[in-house]
Amino acid sequence: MSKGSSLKAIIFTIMVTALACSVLLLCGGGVYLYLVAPETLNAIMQGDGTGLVSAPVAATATSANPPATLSTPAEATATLVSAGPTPASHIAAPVEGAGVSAGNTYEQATTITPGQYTGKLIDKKDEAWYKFEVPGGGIINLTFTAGDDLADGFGKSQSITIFNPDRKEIAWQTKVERGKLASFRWVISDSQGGVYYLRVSGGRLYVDLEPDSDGTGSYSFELALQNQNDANSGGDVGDEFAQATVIQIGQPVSGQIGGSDKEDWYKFELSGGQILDLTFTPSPDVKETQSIFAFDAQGKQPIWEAQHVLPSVKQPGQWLMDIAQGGTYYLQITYGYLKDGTGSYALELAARPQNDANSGTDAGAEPEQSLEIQPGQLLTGQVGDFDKFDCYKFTPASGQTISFTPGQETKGMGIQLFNANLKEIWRENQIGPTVTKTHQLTEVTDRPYYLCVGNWGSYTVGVK
Ligand SMILES: [Ca+2]
Ligand SMILES: [Ca+2]
Ligand SMILES: [Ca+2]
Repeated sequence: MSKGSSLKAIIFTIMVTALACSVLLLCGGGVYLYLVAPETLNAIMQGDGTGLVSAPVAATATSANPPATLSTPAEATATLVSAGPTPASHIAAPVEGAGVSAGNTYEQATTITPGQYTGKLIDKKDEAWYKFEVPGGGIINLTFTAGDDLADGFGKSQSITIFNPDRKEIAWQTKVERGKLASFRWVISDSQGGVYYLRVSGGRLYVDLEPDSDGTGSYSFELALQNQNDANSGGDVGDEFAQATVIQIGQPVSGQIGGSDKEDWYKFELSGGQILDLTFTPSPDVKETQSIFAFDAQGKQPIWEAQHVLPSVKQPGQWLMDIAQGGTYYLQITYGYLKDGTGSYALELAARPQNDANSGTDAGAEPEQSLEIQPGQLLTGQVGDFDKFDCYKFTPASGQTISFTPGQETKGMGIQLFNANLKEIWRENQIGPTVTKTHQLTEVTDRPYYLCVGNWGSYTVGVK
């Protein structure tokens, strides 16, 4: 009761008068009862606020193991804690010993809330089970310490295992030796909230097969719960394409994955003709690697990806979009096969328009969507990524010369000239960087003409 909370405790004393008796604790909703042994003040049985529980005091009294040996007849103190919000971290945590252990099965698991706990395994087959509620989108942080009183030697160690609401083992550490620590961070997806279980047991999980295994002794652990805060949602964002959360270009996003939260999905609107700059950074707290995949609105195959990105590495991505490719795009943050991606990440998106031929946007990819240019000057443009071609139309005149020069960074570009009937009248392929190709127009019989260039890099084009 030292923390000055709103908890109210009523302490009363009962006499235990015979060896073979039982004590019943009647617990209403939100009422927690602890029966505390007089010499040690350790709780030897407890109600969990959910109903009637009982424990045979005789069994307690005959067990030789300290510290909570109950003398007979004995005086015990029961502490009644009423209607508090979460009592566990505010009161003396349940301590096992003297034959009364936290339950040995799922059904007998002791309900706990975040806080610090100590307990004891009384023999090599003893197990201690706890259960606690975790909301969807939560994060379990658990630190377990094997007691200093554990025996030293082969097989003398304890194990800690976390089970999900389906009672499936999700995280564990075996063979935690005397005084050693095991810590866990388990991220839970929005759909996986519920009652989680914790089991403390002997160092090896199959005692019958491994008779040397013995975890007899004390242990302690600290349970803390957090919430995810993906994209400032206060929780976990959608785990699949159809549940993607809307984000805005220009607005930094951070989130968390790991454990059962294997995927975070986002979507954003991108205008056609833009250049998207993306940076994905797994945070320094990431255990191994994280991956990012991008999809268009069809959601079939990734259109872009960066796999196994290491912590603190700023993974860049740049997408040049054709003018016809505006729409909704999807990002999936995940972690790969055999890699633990537990941890947080940051995502930044920025967009700026292309400026083909000073248009403030992209030239279309087909003659029908071409951008009109005026003869007389050299113009610059850019293709690449999802912007495969830029097409221009112009009114030709006999004697004019078309020129095309790929930029320094390119690796073989091409140009095609079509007449008004879309018949090809000139083509150059695999033009090297900074090499200029020209074509002089002779008999011009129809108009307009179309110029299409591709496929990666910057270029200069003109009709003079
Ligand atoms: Ca998440
Ligand atoms: Ca372009
Ligand atoms: Ca284009």
